[in-house]
Amino acid sequence: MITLWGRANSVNVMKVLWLLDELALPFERIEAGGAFGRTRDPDYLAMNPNATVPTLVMPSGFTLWESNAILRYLCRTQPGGNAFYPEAPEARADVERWMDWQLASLGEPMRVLFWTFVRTPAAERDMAAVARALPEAARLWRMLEARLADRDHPAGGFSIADMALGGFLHRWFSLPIERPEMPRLSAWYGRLLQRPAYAKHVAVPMS
Ligand SMILES: N[C@@H](CCC(=O)N[C@@H](CS)C(=O)NCC(=O)O)C(=O)O
Repeated sequence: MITLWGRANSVNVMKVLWLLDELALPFERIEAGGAFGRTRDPDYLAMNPNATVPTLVMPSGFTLWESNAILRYLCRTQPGGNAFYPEAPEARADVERWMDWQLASLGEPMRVLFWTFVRTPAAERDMAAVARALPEAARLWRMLEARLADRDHPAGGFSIADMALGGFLHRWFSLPIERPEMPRLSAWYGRLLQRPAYAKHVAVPMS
């Protein structure tokens, strides 16, 4: 059976849980990361020297970390995966571009906002960091707001680009921050909320 290491409240673990559910793949999940620890134990580091979650272990023993790489790998190897990862080079590159953009651009300002409001006691919050991260996050979300003018999902059809971005989207609409009006972004969030696997694994109370 597939094994997924990682706590369920990690945005990067959520992506993989979402895809496993969409593909109806049986798997077991083992707690790791955050309060569960484990990620710096020698046996975990042997699987994932980056000491992060998620880590995927396939029945063959093949082991993979980096959540977006896991999404691509599962789509390439598991039945039904093509539906979320188009094969045509341009369509595939578009999906991968938004996945890379999540890692390279969107992740950091959203991490600052999430950690400040969800994982840091009010008295210890660095509001100067929020003042920098919030306009940057808004600038990046505005790119998607523009992108959604003529499509329902960032990369055309529903894909693993949605899965890479959807956890951050939920946080954007759930954090106690002032959000500029972005109706298309909001409509996209509404579309994702209609997917049972998103509602179950991703759009959950933040912790
Ligand atoms: N780029 C990596 C980031 C992985 C990452 O930073 N995961 C966080 C949780 S979202 C983590 O492992 N934090 C340390 C911990 O949970 O102990 C990925 O997408 O898998």
